[in-house]
Amino acid sequence: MIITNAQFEITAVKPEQYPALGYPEVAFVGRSNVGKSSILNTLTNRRNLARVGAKPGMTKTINFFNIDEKLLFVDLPGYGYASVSKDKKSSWEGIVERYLFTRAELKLIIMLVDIRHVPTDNDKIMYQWILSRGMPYLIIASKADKISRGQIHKHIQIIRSELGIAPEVKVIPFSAEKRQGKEDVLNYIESILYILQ
Ligand SMILES: Nc1nc2c(ncn2[C@@H]2O[C@H](COP(=O)(O)OP(=O)(O)O)[C@@H](O)[C@H]2O)c(=O)[nH]1
Ligand SMILES: [Mg+2]
Repeated sequence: MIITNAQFEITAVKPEQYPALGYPEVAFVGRSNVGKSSILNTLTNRRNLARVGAKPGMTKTINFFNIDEKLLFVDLPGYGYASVSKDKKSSWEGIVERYLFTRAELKLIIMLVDIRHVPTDNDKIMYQWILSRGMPYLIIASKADKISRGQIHKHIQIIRSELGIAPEVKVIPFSAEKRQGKEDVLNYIESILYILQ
């Protein structure tokens, strides 16, 4: 899959604000700072499409990006630093849960975990949500340039065993810094969307 034109589409919190384009959606989830904005920029060849390093936890909105007028990439708010709100509907959990569990256009969930770290409790909760949603997903081990090549396999095995990832599920090492893993991720997205057509 080659992306030639990626544009910011809209920011939303509530379902009424989600775009009504009807395009299939690929959602990116993960801890704040794990590299979601960076992977979106890398995949779309845009240096600043999604804002990198914006104050962690401050963005409690869903950002939709229009990919060549045929699909949407969806940047979901990160967890880990999210402040706890009494009002569930406006909390991180409310916003993300509602999108993940009600959005018919959602076709693929891409979860990022930092290749350097053992998955957190929140990562495990997110992974269980994804499993319970019962739709195609992909796990990305981000910031692969931060460890030596020889360590990559070992770290991916730790991520696999901590999250309990089945052997047939793909875990792709990725580096936005080195643009490593980009083709693998784009090919995977294309294969899933093609199968679903
Ligand atoms: N070395 C390295 N740093 C990265 C990579 N991806 C993201 N970062 C850095 O990690 C920080 C958080 O990235 P960002 O994309 O904003 O994470 P988000 O909060 O998940 O959207 C920024 O300082 C990025 O420059 C990567 O592949 N390699
Ligand atoms: Mg971000």
